Amino acid sequence: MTNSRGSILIIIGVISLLIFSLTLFYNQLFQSSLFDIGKKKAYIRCKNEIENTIVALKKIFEKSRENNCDSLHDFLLAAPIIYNLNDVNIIVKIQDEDSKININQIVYPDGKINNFIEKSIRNILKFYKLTEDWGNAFIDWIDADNITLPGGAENDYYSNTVNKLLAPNNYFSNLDELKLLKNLGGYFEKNNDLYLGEYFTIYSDNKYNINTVSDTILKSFELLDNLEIEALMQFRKKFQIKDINNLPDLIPELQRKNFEYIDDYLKVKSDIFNIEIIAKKDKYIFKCIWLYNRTNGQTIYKKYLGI
Ligand SMILES: [Ca+2]
Repeated sequence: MTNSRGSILIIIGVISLLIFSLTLFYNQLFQSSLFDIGKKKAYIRCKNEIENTIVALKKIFEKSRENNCDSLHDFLLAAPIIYNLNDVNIIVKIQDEDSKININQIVYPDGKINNFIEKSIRNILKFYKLTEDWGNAFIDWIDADNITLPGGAENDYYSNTVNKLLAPNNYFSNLDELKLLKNLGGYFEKNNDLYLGEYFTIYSDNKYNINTVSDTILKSFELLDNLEIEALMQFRKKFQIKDINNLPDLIPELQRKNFEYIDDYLKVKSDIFNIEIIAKKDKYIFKCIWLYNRTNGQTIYKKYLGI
């Protein structure tokens, strides 16, 4: 009698535990699907408004194609644009890729080193107080050989990293790959605020828009002195530069001799823009990165993040 009562109690106990676990499981399932539904709804709304923003921006870009020049004043580049579209908060940040150094151009297609780009990259690293030789890691990443340059890295390094990569011996396919570079990658991990996207790109043509290029990048070329660069920056605050050739006449500090070294690298209009659109709905945030070539009206790249 006592035995069978004990068995019944055990069975009841097991059933209760089973019911309790099932309830917990269903609750969690229900909650997570609710979360998914909320997130999905927000994503649909945000994606909609991001796409509307892209349509509007394309019209602005198209209109500006006829401008004589692109400057920080007239062209959305100076500060983020913030607005609200049907309860979705939108932030648009636009960067001019033609104000940045194309890291892929450090190695010419025939394998030779582009000394101009190499020097500029080394100088940018120096501005961050990083070791200049880390610039060689850019070269080793791209060049076809597996000979390690000082400060660089090839297969023997990359195959022993957590990701067990091979040295790509090819061009960078995005800027995030900089985080995998020897030395520089470790520095990225320790310094969240290191943002080399301000200086580097993989899209520009080694001609820099004189209206938008930063003084830091001009300094990295080592072709103009600080006085000349400062005078250029001051001039640019007041006037849009529509013609490069007459600049030494307009800016007395600019030495014509020095300027003749740099003018081949300059232009007044930009081709490629990097647009970041952030959409916030309730507690959800989505981001779209859109690379746009205004000159031919083509989207180079579009990616949604936060999904
Ligand atoms: Ca290599």
